[in-house]
Amino acid sequence: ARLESDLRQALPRGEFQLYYQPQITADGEMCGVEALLRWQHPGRGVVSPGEFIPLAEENRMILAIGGWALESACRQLAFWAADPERQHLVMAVNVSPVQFREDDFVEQVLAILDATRAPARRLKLEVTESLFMEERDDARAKMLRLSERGVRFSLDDFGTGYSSLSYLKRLPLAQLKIDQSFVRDLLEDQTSAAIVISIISLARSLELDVIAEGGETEAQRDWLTTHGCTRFQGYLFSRPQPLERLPLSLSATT
Ligand code: G
Ligand code: G
Ligand code: MN
Ligand code: NA
Repeated sequence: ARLESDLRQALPRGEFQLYYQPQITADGEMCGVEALLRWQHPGRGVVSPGEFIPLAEENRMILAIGGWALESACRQLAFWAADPERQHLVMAVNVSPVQFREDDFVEQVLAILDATRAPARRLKLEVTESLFMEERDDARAKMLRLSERGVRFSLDDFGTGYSSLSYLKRLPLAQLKIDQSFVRDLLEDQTSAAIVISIISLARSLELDVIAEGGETEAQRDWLTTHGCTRFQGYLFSRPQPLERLPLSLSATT
């Protein structure tokens, strides 16, 4: 209850911040970042989204918080778009099913793109499979409208949900994001390795991009590369960082 009342104050008090975690190509180049919320609580220090997002989804504060995160990320994206060295970078932003289910979700995203002048093609929304359990047609229609405007979608935590392969074909997805639990265990656990191999092969046959999340060691990266994975996001390359601590070639000059 205490955390909840603090959460209500957090946005007006400016306690949220975005961290950014680089996404890396097979050549070791940064191709984008995932924006990740951090709450700088006055008493507790940094509260992780794993703690406050479920609460914010329950009481629907995620609508305001998620809107803030999307707008902040798009403002940064617009800034990069004006810089020849960074205009290729893609900004991935997590979207809660609670946000996505809003009737005017599409209009909200388009309004933020307009207001910030961020390039829609460089925005990638990360959604989870839970979205497609109910209201499949509604979710699909919204995704289609946004993808017509250039926005791309990545399916986050892939492999942990209830995947029906038929919806993968019907949705305008650009990417599958291999859940970090499989990446963490792939060298020790044959089942995880087999799942990762199937996801990579599935992505290839559906002509989707695939990114492995949570790689922490060279050995994992090498294994993934050998098995055809071409995008990485994990502590091996970088932890999520505030903008000013991103690798030099990325840091904003404002
Ligand atoms: O960064 P970290 O590992 O602590 O993130 C934990 C969880 O919080 C992840 O599942 C991530 O998707 C979620 N998360 C982080 N930032 C956002 C955000 O801006 N919006 C939503 N909906 N979820 C987020
Ligand atoms: O669910 P989602 O993919 O949005 O969550 C991303 C979360 O994964 C972030 O909170 C980020 O901090 C975490 N993460 C990213 N890379 C690694 C990693 O290599 N190891 C661990 N343990 N967590 C990671
Ligand atoms: Mn994510
Ligand atoms: Na994930």
